Amino acid sequence: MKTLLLTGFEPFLDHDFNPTERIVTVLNGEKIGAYEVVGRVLPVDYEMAAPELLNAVDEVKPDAVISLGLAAGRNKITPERVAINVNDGVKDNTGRIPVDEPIVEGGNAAYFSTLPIRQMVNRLQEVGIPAEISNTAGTYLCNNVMYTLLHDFEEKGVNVPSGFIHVPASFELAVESGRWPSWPLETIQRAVEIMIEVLD
Ligand code: PCA
Repeated sequence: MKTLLLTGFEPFLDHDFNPTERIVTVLNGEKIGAYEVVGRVLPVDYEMAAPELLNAVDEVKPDAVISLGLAAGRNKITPERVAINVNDGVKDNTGRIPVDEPIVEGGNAAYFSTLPIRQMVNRLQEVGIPAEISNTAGTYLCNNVMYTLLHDFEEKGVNVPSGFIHVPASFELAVESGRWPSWPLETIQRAVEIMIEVLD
């Protein structure tokens, strides 16, 4: 059986709950499709998130990596097409606000996801779950970890599918703030399982 590293993020900004944290915790150890899932939660911290992801990859030696993040305001499951070499965001959980910084000094401008994002979106739509490819992962932590891992794999010549998927807010967040379109957590989790089933 192959191993999938599935990462989520801790809560951040004014979101007291992060559906991706819950999903990776629940799916940790589960067997889905061809994969056994190793779930890890990353900190929302520009200094620590990517190193923790790279350490997890060293330790787990996964056959594929899917990173998940919350995109409150989106109303679809959105696999990201591309990560860019920029940190420029609102503050992380340590209070840091980078402006126009490269993630990797001298690194490529961008990397494309190496996950089967088109098949993932098609499969979700077939089962009636709204999904589309997103062409921007932003310039916050989600873009940061996606860029860093794709860069690392490219540098090392590692051929492991990897990329990032944003998910909508779940009911827990909407009950709290009322500001976001929201989905049941179970549906977001089911969507993640279906996307794992799409992997070879
Ligand atoms: N979403 C943020 C960071 C953590 C998360 O879950 C993002 O979209 O960058």
